[in-house]
Amino acid sequence: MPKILFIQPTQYGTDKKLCKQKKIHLPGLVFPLLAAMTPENWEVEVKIEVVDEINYNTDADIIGIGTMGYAIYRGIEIAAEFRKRGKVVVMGGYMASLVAEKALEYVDSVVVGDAEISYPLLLRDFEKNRRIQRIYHHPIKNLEGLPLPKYELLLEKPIGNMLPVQAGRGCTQSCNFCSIASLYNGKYFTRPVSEVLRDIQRVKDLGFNRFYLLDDNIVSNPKYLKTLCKEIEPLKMTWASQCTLHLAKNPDLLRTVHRSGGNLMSFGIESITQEGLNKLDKSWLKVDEHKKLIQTISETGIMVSAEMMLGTDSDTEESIRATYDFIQQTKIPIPRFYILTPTPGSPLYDRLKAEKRLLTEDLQEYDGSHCVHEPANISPQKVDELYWWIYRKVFSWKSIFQRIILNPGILKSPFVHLFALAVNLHYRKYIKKGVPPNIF
Ligand code: B12
Ligand code: SF4
Repeated sequence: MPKILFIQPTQYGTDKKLCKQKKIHLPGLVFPLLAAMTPENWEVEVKIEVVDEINYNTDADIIGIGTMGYAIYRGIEIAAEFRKRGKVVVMGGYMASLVAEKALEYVDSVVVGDAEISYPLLLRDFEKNRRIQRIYHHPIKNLEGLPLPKYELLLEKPIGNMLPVQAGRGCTQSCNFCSIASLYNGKYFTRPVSEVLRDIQRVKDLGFNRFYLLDDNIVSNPKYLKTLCKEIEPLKMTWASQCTLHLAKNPDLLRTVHRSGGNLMSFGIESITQEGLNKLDKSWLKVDEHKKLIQTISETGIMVSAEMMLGTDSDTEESIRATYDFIQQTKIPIPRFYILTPTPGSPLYDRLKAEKRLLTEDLQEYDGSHCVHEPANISPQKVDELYWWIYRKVFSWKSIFQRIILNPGILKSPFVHLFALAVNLHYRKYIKKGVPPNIF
């Protein structure tokens, strides 16, 4: 029986050691989904390196490596070990897709973007004569008919209290730093509601009362989201996801999301300066609306988690210090910070490269905690320094107390606030060790 071994690599920490965890809190869907697309005559094994060890002497015929951001470098190391042992190595996922030509220097084949058409083709090619093509690039036209993911593969791992479900893929917006926009160019696909429901029901049958809707911007199609939420509501589960603050502009949709169990959303707020947002091609988000929209969402009972960026072209030392004040005033329970990183394949990367503002092209540095470009109004060293300053300040006892314990929402949804407290303590532990907390 032929065998494929899927590996999600971990990455190196600031201490140059491989990052390991006791648990995966937000497991990815890709391998359970690919496993479900694998013909019955194939054996499938999954290793998630952050919790698993890799056996380089495996009997697998193909090694399939997933790539997320700069963790592709650990993927390259793993690929080299397997190729030394004569294995066929394939890479897929966002990062390999955006730098496919580069990735091909280290692996036998790259699946660019969606694998629904490419992956079965690849296995068929291998079965014919053990030879596969260098690149498989077959974008999907719709997301209908996806098989039920083999969640069992995740249950063998130490995971948290939720499983992933996908409703849509891509995004209708085109922010110039975003990998989703770079790959999907403003396209957003949704799965039939009945098929999403089937997956959620499966998650429930497996004993989970919570799931994560993996979409990058679930308000991309408000009508679809509303229909989906109405179907989810009777299941009496809770769920988390990601979207833009525009969710708050549609009170009916906001309430529907909350009634269906949506109780934690991550929002790409990015910057507290309008010029910063404009330079990211995110001018549709208005900084003077941030506070009101956050308040509306919190008051509905949905906890706000925020993704903030440091080092945009409008940033100064003052604006970064004011970002801390913004987090305190809005009492955002789960804030995360990234240094603006120009991902290769994005318009932002092309622009900064053309303007000769990239400080290095070594992707290993592109980890979101090092400034790898020359910002317009602040030095890259200062951005690095303020990144750790803001993380330490935001995860100080004082800030945690003010944002969570004194949060007016705590009485309405005590359990989510308890969860937020656990997340904050977890992040605090990593920050104290000098490890960016947002990578696990
Ligand atoms: C879950 C998740 C995580 C989990 C992973 C847990 C785990 N180890 O299992 C956690 C939270 C730990 C995480 C961490 C990170 N992540 Co992450 N993550 C995601 C998320 C939300 C969902 C992934 C998923 O399952 N999607 C559903 C599947 C079905 O879709 P898919 O991944 O696109 O896969 C399809 C194809 O790409 C292809 N495919 C994907 N991989 C492979 C592999 C093979 C071999 C093949 C054949 C095909 C294939 O097949 C799938 C079906 O078509 C995505 C966002 C997203 N929209 O996908 C970000 C995302 C993938 N993560 C991203 C990043 C950057 C990171 C980090 C570097 C964090 C950071 N500092 O920003 C780390 C790196 C971790 C690591 N060591 O690899 C970026 C990647 C951007 C890029 N240019 O690569 C994304 C896109 C988020 C974003 N909007 O920027 N992540
Ligand atoms: S709204 Fe979010 S997912 Fe969509 S393009 Fe912008 S950053 Fe990417």
